[in-house]
Formats: sequence, C-alpha cells, structure tokens
Amino acid sequence: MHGDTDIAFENQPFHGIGHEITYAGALSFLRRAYSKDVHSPELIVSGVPFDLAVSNRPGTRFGPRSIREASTNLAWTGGPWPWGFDPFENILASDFGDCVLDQGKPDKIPQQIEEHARLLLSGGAKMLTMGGDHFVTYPILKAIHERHGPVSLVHFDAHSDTWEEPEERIDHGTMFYHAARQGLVNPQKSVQIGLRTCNDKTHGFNIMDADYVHKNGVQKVIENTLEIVGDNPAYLTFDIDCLDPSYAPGTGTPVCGGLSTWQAQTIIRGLVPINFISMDLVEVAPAYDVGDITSLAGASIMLDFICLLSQQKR
Ligand SMILES: [Mn+2]
Repeated sequence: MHGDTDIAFENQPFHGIGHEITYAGALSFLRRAYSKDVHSPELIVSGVPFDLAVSNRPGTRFGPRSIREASTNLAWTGGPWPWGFDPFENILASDFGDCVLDQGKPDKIPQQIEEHARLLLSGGAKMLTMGGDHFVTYPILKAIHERHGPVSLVHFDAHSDTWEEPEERIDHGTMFYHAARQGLVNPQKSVQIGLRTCNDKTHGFNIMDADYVHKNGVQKVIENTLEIVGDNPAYLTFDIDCLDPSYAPGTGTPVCGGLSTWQAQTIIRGLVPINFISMDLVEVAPAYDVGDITSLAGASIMLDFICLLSQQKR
C-alpha cells in the first residue's frame, strides 16, 4: 500500500510480495525483510559478491547489489505474469544479505562460501543465491551435497564449465568438471541448456545446446529436462550468459547466438514437477550492462523460480 516505505526493515514474518514506491526505499531482493534468522524462512536469498575466478572481464561482485535494485521493479501486488498469484503467500522468504568474504585472504574464500551455504541450509531452508562469478556454485554444491547427495544440475549457460583441469586449479569454467568427478552432482541426470562453446568431453552431462533450443523449441527442452531429471533432487544454476548478449550484455564472457529472456523464463516455468533444492543466478556484471536489462533479466528469472516453488505448494 502507498505510504509504506523501507519495508526491508519490517516486512515480517516474510509474507507478501511487498509493495512500496519502486524508485525509493531500502533495497533488498524483492522487498524481502533482511534477516539473519536461518530457521524461520523456507527460502533464503543471499549474495556472494566474488569475482576472482573469471577468465575475462571482472565485475560480478556488483551483481547482487544490482539485482536487488532491479528487483524493486518486480515487487508488485497482484502476482507476477503469467503466474497470477503472490508467491510469498505460501513461501516465507527473507534476504540474508551478502556472504562475508575477506579479499585479504583469497585462499580462504572458497571455505567462507561453503560455510555460508552450510549456515543458510542448516535450518532446512532452500537457498536462492546471487553471484558472483560461476565459481561460487562449486562451494555451494559441496554444502548441498552434504544434505542431499549427488543432485541433478539444471544448468543454463553459454559454456559447459566442464573443461578439464588439474585438481588444484578451479575457475569459473572448470568447476563442474570437478563437481562431477567428485560426485557432487549426477551428470547422467543433469542437463546443460544453451551451450555454444566447443568442448570435446561432455563428462556425462546431457546437453541441449543453443541451436537445439532454437530449432526444437522450448517445449521439447522442457519435456527432455523433466524426463532426464526425473524425481532426483535438483539444483538450478543459471549463468546469465546463457542469454544472448542482446538480452544480457552485462556479463564477463558474452557469447552470441544465445537464448532470449522469454525462452529461458518459459523453460523454467515448465519445470514445476522437478524437486528443486536450491538455485543460483550468477555472472551479472552491471558495469557492462545497458539500461539495467541484464540485472532485470536476472531478477525476473529468480522470481520465476520462486513462483515455481510456490506453485508446487498450491
Ligand atoms: Mn558458467
């Protein structure tokens, strides 16, 4: 209602989509209340502002802040299109703030991210994480694996992120090679969607590259994904560079020929039957963005995931 502002301070107990003046007020993701309580919420949003593992342009450390700002544009009562309901009517969700990282101790950062994830999962909530570069998914998956075993990865990306590297070397293009080798994920029950870079080895992952999506359409991608993942617990990881640079220029390693925002959103909206454990959205680098369209795409895709979880409970 008009008149309320700064509801990030007082939107208790995490209910309702929360509406205030779009261009003002304290920023949080979708006007969620900020809280360090990890036991009450069912879904905890947080940022992991880490960008030291990139192979090209840095800047994703500013992703969480930018996505939070773009998300205010989506915090409307009445329900997001096309779902038509308030996803926070039956999902208690908070914004935890950002993972504490010490850039003075870079070798400790993976452990800090893993402990952050372990804390957020400790009360039984699901995580919705804003990167950061894609490396952050790796320590998160370690914490996810402790609770759920080898999950299915539903992976949207321009890149496979499975390039082979020695054990002691991991960056934002190799972590899923290590995750598969270490049994953190089950590649046979995982899908990679939107790829458009060459990698001779699949490491067992099921790939629907960008050409496949464009030629066969989103419905076929949905059907294949539902069949491959089945009822295995699944983790959704969305690298914003899965989208074509015309939809998401604000990222470090853009690749032409990608998905539209609509294609990605429509695929996710079709995955309601999947048992999703958590999600991250990574690689938003606002310094290269135009008109905030990349941050808005990221926030919108995250909102679709929240609506998916809500739909599962309806
Ligand atoms: Mn990636």
